Order: sequence, then C-alpha cells, then structure tokens
Amino acid sequence: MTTTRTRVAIIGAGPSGLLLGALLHKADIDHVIIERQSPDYVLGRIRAGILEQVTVDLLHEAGVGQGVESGGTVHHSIELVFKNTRHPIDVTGLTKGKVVTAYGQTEVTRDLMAQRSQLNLPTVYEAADVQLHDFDGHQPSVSYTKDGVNHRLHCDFIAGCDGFHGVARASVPKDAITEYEKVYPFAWLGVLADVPPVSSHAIVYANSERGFALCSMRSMTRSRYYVQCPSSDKVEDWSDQRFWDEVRRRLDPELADRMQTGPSIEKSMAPLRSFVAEPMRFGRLFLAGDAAHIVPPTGAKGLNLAASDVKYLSSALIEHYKEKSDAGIDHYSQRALARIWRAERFSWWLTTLMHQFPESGAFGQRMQEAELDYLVRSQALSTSLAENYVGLPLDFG
Ligand code: FAS
Ligand code: PHB
Repeated sequence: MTTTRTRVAIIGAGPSGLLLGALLHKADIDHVIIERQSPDYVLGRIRAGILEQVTVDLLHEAGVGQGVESGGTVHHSIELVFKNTRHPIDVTGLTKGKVVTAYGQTEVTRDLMAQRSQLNLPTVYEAADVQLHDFDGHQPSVSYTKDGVNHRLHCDFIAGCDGFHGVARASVPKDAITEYEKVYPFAWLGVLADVPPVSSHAIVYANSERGFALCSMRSMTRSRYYVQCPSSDKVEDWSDQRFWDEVRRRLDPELADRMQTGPSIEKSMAPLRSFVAEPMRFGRLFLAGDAAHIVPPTGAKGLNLAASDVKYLSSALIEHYKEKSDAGIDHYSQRALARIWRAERFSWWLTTLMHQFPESGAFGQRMQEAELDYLVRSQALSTSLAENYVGLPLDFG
C-alpha cells in the first residue's frame, strides 16, 4: 500500500473533474484526479454539444478557451418545428445580446486533458475499487488499486465528480441524502455523422405526432441528430436508413429536403431522467456535476450545470485556502442547488412540451401544439424560453 497526500482529491475525469482540476491548478492548489476509465474511453463518450456563455467564460478562465474560440460556432437563435412548420426564436434579441456556442463535450474534454498532460498534473486513469474514507471526519482519504497495487490518497477535501453511477454519492449514508427523480417513458437515439449540419446557425427542436427530433452540430462538417424512441429500443434496432427516414418524417418539408445524410460514426441511446440529490456537501465531500444531478438533455443543460457547480466549488475551495474563510464552502450546496433546480424546471418543461407521451394521447398533442403556437407569438413566453436557454446568470438570486 502506497500512501500520498494532496489538498483536494477529485474523483472522475469527465468535464466536472477536469475543469475543477484546471481551476485549482490555476490557484496553485494541489489536487489529484482519480478516474476509473482510460482517457480514450472518456473521450469516446459522445454527449453534450451546446455551451452557455458561463461555460465558455469558465473554459477561458481555466486557460483552455482557445479550442472553443477557434472551433465553436456561435448561435443567436434556435428553431422550433411543430405542425410541419418551422419557427425561429431570436434568442440573442430576446436576451439583449446573449448567445450559446455549439462545441462538443468531447472537444471540451480533449482540450482539458491536453492541458493537464502538458502541465503534467497528477491524474490516475484506470483506477479500480475507488473508495472514500472518513469524509465526515477530519482525515478524509481515497483508496484505489492501480496495476494491482493498493494506494491511499490522504486529503483535506474530496470532490465527487464521478457522474450519476459514481461511488461518491453512493458512499453517503442513505439517511443523510434526499433524492428526487423522474424517469421519462422514452429515450433518445443519437447519431454522429460527418455531414454538414442542416442548419449551421440554429439548433432545431421538432415536435411531431411521431415524436421528438433534434438537429444539432459539432462543426460545419459534422452533425449530431437525435430522435425520441421507446426506452425498450436497442441501438441495433435502428439502421442508419431507418434513423434518417425517421428524422425527415419529424421535420418540416423544406428542412427534410435540405438534410444531408451519411454513415453514422457513432450511434447511442440515452435514457431520459430528471434527478437531484440534496444536499451536495457531506462534511469534507462535495458532489458536482452528474454525481449530484441529471437533466433530460432537451434543454442542453447537463454539461452547463456541471460547469456552474465547478465554478461555485472551485471559488469556495480557493477562498478556504487563500482567504482562510469557509463561507463559500458552507454556502456551496445551497448556492449550486438554486441554479440546479431552475435548470431542472426548464429541462422538464421543454421535454414535456416537445416529446410524445403515450398516456396523453391526441388531446396531449393538441395541448403541446397550442402552447407552441402561443409561445412563438408571445414575447413573454419566448423571452422565458430564450433566457433559460442561454443560461440564467450565476448570481440570479
Ligand atoms: P461524467 O459522467 O461525464 O464524468 C464522470 C466521470 O467519473 C467519468 O469519466 C467516469 O468514468 C468517472 N467515474 C465514475 N465512477 C467512478 C469511480 N468509482 N471512480 C473513479 N471514476 C469514476 N448533456 C447535455 O447538455 N446535452 C446532451 O446532449 C447530453 N447527452 C448526454 C448523453 C448521455 C448518454 C449521458 C450519460 C449524458 C448526457 N448529457 C448531455 C449530460 C452530460 O453531458 C453530463 O452533464 C456531463 O457528462 C457531466 O459531466 P460530469 O459531471 O463530469 O460527469
Ligand atoms: C447536442 O448537440 O448534443 C445537443 C444540442 C442541444 C440539445 C441537446 C443536445 O438540447
């Protein structure tokens, strides 16, 4: 058994863990990231694609903003399709100048991993049997096995950035945590293809009687599409041809005609759920990102919520070490949860508005169409959509 010490032990090398590590390094705060998968495995997970300005600013603050600056595509609007008609929502106009940026989570992760490697920052990949110890006491530590050797990392704090299925939240006593969850009766099937996006200036969200579809992008030559499908479906049930035909059926005729298709380079299914664990702090353990909350991807909030958690947590840890104050640490959970619940509401609302719910039938479809019809004509409701889509301010109150 080898024993080492650091200030902050970060569990997970996804966007949350990597971003937290970058910000702690910038503040000269020792930390170690412990990740159970390999770097290639982490990079191989195709997930989010839309960044709020808060997230873009944080990437610059962390010193990795050059990637999104050169490779990101700024969007000023989104498009809603319903009753076979497409309606633009002027997101920038409705929010007095705010934008979102299309830049994949894979690229964000790659940029953070590259910086970490150049700086030679301590990162343990393929760590097995990761366990947390004494995080509700004064001498927390993390144990793990690497290449058959047992290790124990003593630390001041543990950041659980290990996602929904991680060990951090699972290590908290059941009577110390409250979990809120809603599982949706459908999933998303996503395809990545090296074809130009059908709309390079706006993400397209389609409500149709056949179900939801989304047209997104990763670059001017790489597109990301999703269709709502039954949770019981398997990826192998969907040939490329079946997928492209179904996307076309859910779009308006002009967009369907314009859409370029090609062989999928990645195809995966994602279940949809809303989930929040409260609180997000247990003694010297803090949860951040998907370890603490999940949103249905409809509102493009998952990655962005992880970023705002990390902003709050990194600020609190820096304040602890540099200003000898625990105000930020003591306030972290409450502050993060205020923003999380607002994003949970928005993601639930947009998912409920855009997807087919078998139990609500034809009347439910008409209610969705009536609300969409009202939304595209109402300055108030479209402003509400727009200000949530670009992300509410970190200090929204
Ligand atoms: P992650 O889950 O990304 O990272 C956690 C890391 O911890 C992983 O690398 C994991 O290997 C590691 N880990 C787990 N257990 C461990 C252990 N015991 N020991 C050590 N390490 C451990 N968001 C959007 O905004 N738009 C989308 O379209 C979208 N699509 C998604 C599709 C899927 C299938 C999933 C699962 C999520 C999607 N999300 C989407 C949300 C997603 O982007 C997350 O919000 C984002 O990955 C959160 O990042 P992390 O908190 O770092 O968690
Ligand atoms: C994506 O590009 O993966 C994406 C975009 C917008 C969403 C969800 C996912 O709302």
